[in-house]
Amino acid sequence: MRNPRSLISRALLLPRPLLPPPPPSPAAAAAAADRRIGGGPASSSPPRTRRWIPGAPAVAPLGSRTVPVGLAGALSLSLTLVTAAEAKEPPPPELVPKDVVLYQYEACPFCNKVRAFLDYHDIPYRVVEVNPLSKKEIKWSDYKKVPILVVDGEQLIDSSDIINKLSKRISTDDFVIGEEEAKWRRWVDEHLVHLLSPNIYRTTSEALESFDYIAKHGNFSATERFTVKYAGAAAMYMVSKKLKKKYNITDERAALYEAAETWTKALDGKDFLGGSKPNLADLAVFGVLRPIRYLQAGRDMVDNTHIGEWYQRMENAVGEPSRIMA
Ligand SMILES: N[C@@H](CCC(=O)N[C@@H](CS)C(=O)NCC(=O)O)C(=O)O
Repeated sequence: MRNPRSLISRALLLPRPLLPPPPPSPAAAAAAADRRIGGGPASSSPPRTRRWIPGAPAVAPLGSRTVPVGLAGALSLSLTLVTAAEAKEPPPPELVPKDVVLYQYEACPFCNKVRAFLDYHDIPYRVVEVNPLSKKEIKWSDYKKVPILVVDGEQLIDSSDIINKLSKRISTDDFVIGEEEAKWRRWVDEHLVHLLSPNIYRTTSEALESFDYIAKHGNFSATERFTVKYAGAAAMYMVSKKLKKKYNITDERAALYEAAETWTKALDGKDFLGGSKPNLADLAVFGVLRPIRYLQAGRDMVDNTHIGEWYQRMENAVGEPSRIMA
């Protein structure tokens, strides 16, 4: 048996929503279907099959609060369709990469950051779930972390760098990152991301909640799965205390709430940091928070801060995953 501690300390695996968020609203599903059958913007992308993934980030429950009836209902439904379909920013068809493969851990915040970018830009991608113990799926690469994104045969590494390179590639103008946008992206990589582990492994029950998800959704053999859940939770509970010290965190929840409020304040009353549309900083914050949103830590964060409305707008904007299901 491998040393569970080394197994677990592999950058640990932050879980995606434990409590499955609501399924896509009929409107969002219809909008997605509309795009699939060619009702949306023309695309030269290869045909793809999509499906709703339980536990995947929710498409905003647009139109799900009331059941529209009659003319008002039809009007409200079509308005909702427009909102849902227009939220994403797909690149012009000729700039969409032909073949994109993401090597990832489902619960890794850096991988979620890349996925948020791909989903928002509606770039189709395949996923290879890497086994964190053997890493046999990335044996071909010298780089031993995830995410790795292979774009038309070219290997890209490091989430922020991947996003920069892809942004440049799909951009119709000169790709320039604003100062403010760059500053907040750094804040995500240098501050926000370090608050995650201390929060999701804060107590033994939270650590178990997190590892239950990791064990179920990671690429593990049946025997690894059981050990990962219990040994992983125990090890990460301890490791998270060390991480607290390392990053000078005294109260992890307070630090998470403070970060959420700092971000909300940075929006300065706008829908997104990018204004009426998310920019790369919005996508980065959303991406790293997505794996914890429906865990206890994420639920507490939304209940105790003002970040919830922005988060909901991001769920709406990022919408359905553009992941290709085999
Ligand atoms: N700076 C990198 C960090 C990537 C990273 O640390 N990924 C973790 C997973 S969340 C990893 O692969 N750790 C090494 C391991 O699992 O052995 C990025 O932004 O992509």
